[in-house]
Amino acid sequence: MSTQKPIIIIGAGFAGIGLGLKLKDKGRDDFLILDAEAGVGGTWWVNRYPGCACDVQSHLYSLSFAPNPDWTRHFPSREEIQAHLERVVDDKKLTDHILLNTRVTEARWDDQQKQWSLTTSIGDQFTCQVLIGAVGGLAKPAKPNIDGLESFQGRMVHSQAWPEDLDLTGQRVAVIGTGASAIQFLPHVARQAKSLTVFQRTPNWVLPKPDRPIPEGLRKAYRYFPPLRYLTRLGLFLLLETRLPAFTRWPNLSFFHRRKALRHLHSQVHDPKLVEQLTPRYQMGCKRVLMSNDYYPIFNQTHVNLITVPIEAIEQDGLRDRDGVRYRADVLILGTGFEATSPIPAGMIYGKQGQDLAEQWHEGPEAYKGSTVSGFPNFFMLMGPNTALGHNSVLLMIEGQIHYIIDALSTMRQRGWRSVELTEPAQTAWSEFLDKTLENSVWNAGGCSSWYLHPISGRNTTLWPYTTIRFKRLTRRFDSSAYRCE
Ligand code: N01
Repeated sequence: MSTQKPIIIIGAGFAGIGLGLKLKDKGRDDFLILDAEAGVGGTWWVNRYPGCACDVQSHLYSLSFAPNPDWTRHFPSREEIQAHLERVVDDKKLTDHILLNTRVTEARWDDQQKQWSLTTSIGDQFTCQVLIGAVGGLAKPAKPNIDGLESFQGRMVHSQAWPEDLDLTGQRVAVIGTGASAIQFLPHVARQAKSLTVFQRTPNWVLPKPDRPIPEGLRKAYRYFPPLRYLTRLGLFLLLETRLPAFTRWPNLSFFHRRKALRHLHSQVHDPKLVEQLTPRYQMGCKRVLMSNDYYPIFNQTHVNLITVPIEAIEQDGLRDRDGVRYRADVLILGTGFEATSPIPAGMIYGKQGQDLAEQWHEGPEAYKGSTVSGFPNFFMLMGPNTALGHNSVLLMIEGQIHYIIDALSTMRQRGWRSVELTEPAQTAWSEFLDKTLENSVWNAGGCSSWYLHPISGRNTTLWPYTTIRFKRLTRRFDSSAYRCE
């Protein structure tokens, strides 16, 4: 099969759906969204571990142009986000534009034809003038580099690919990792497993999660009196935005949150040795600040064992630590996160000179305004490099990028340009502008290692270090002066 469409978007998560909605708003029907999965939702479709939820408040974790007055909790569960996205797609009649079960394996720019040629895993071909990558930054699961990983004979599961039939009742379970995903699924695992051994490399800062149901009366008020919803959203936005200086300039501003997190730990864990092991030793914010009310208490249970000695090897029937102690396990769960610093697989996107984008990004991905890359004409990204946030809802960044892309497409149409390509000086200046602030931020200099930093260059290639308002300003117009336009 060979299909031609002016615009193709890869990915039907929040970003791809959001762009689709905006294109329709602008009266454009000439686009297609391709997604590898059997349903829309992106990360919220794929991650199905028990307890999966969002740690950003519901009314801020929705697109401003596709709000949901009916959130049932202050922090939405995976299921509720998924249902919301499916509803949005149905209500706004986006379904006809989405092709599911369609994994793009390769995209090549043809400079003669000024178009992208795409191939899918089943050999279908697509061509488009403009290609948009909305594949998400946390899509590729990271497996730990530990000796013997493949020799494990029990069941091994990564949090991102949680099997529906995974019954842990009566099982000896080992978990590697104590990050944002793990602290959500661990309480559920502790409830089912006969024994649970948690391997923690670095303790995280964990705050109480102020989550509770939103009463029906308030939901009705949000539905029938939208200004109340806008005000709630605005309040949440401002509250989170004020956290930025503690991450970028004055780490001492997080003093109250640090004290709150330590009080939370001391009030929930009884054994002083465990408290000591669970106390973070780096600056708050260096890794993502977590929220949970039911994570710490699992360690008070006698069948849960916290191991802080590094793992030496994985064996057929369990794990061995550096002290030579063996831990038998029937199930091994990897809560080891994602390869966020290499979001595009090698051999997937080829630019003007036939160069591989992943290869070009060998020492760290960079993209102007998180969207465009020199050498890759008519290629835009949503949630590209340095557009994740440590302090606010990432959907605000997605909206800024959507705006930028929509303006780029209109400008191209108005001026009759067949292609736009970012200039190298614009790209270099952009990276310098980011590095300047990132270098001294708590993410880079806060005394921890994290997925924010590239393993080879050490550069922070994931986070946006300024206010989201500034990003919105920078993405208000397509600045064609930064591009070679043909
Ligand atoms: O992954 P992580 P995640 N030996 O990278 C450990 C988003 N998210 O899936 O800290 C031993 O945070 C590693 O240890 P260390 C959110 O943006 C959002 O939990 O590197 N341990 C760490 O404990 C988040 O930041 C929500 O020392 C090893 C863990 O594995 C991002 O996803 C919910 C190891 C990995 O933690 C990633 O979170 C969930 C090894 N060899 C996720 N290798 C929301 O609520 C790794 N580890 C929106």
